[in-house]
Amino acid sequence: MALVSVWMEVESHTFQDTASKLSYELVIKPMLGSTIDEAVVEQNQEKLDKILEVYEARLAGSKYLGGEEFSLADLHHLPIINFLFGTKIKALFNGKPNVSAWCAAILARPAWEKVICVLRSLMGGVENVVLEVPISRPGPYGGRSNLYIAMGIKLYGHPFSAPVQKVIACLEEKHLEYEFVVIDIISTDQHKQEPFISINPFGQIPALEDGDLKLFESRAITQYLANTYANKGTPLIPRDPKKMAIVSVWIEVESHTFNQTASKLTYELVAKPIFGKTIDEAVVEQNQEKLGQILEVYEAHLAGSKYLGGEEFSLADLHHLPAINYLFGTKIKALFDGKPNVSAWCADILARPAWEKVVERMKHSTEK
Ligand SMILES: N[C@@H](CCC(=O)N[C@@H](CS)C(=O)NCC(=O)O)C(=O)O
Repeated sequence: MALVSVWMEVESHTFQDTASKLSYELVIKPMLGSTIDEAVVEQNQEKLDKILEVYEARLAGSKYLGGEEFSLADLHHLPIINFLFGTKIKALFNGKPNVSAWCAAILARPAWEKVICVLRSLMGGVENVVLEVPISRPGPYGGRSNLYIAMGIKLYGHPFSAPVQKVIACLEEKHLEYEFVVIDIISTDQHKQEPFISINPFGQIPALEDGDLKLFESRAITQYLANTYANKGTPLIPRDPKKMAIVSVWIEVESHTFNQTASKLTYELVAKPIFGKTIDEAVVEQNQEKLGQILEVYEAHLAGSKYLGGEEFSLADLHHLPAINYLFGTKIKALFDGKPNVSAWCADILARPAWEKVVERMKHSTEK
């Protein structure tokens, strides 16, 4: 399940970012009669090619992204692949035999053919399409084994990286022992070379090894730890499927809404001053406004429950900690302070002993 989660995160944070820009330029814009921005196409075509090289290597070892069985990790790619196959971008896929075979296999699935049939009918083709409602299955965050034997956890990262901090916080909440291997992404490029890229072929931190399992993508790692070590430390994912679904909703909100804005503000107001770069005030202003609107939704939601996923602290809350901690050292704190429920929630989660350990680790790394 952990590998399926990894490739779901890759689709969501790496593939989708680039593929959706290409799809907008080459599919949507022509439909709307807008002019294609060739520079955007060229830049993203190059990016997508590099991403697909990693897919090609992955698919040399397994039929599907998550292993030998078709999973949500493959399914999530279908809409955009389908769109891009109608454009010149198809050549990027065709040039890679494993990727090409994988695309052919997933596009030929009867469920996907039904989607195409519905699309055609909406555009005035086939009529009376009957869609069968699928029986719900356990979500990607479900399923646990109490028989798991820990074989030694190694976390590769840097204490200042927000995604790495998510994983440290999770390991601390779970009271798990682990070895922390510092990867200096600022002054070295060890993360772009072997042996690191054997763990994360995208050359980014964090990466984690648990015995012979190799994982990357912070949110996939935290979900793996929460599920595998369900009975150790703080329960971070509820067992009840409905409660679990609410936690999943807010995990996605953090990943796709909160983090998109908060990470830009952190980059401008925290990272740039450290590296002596000039802050782009226009980016700050635009994202400050956006974050204010996002936090209005949080304020209303937190009027009804103590934490984002319900009455218990969960991964949904934990994933917000690094960005909140960084933004609390900037003028953006005022956005949070102006909202009583958000403010009480932040105070509560920032005071957790596991988070204090993350902050300690950051302090120690600057003392050296
Ligand atoms: N979506 C990834 C993002 C990982 C990421 O952006 N890591 C940064 C450090 S914060 C990195 O490794 N940057 C180096 C690079 O991209 O070369 C996750 O959540 O794990």
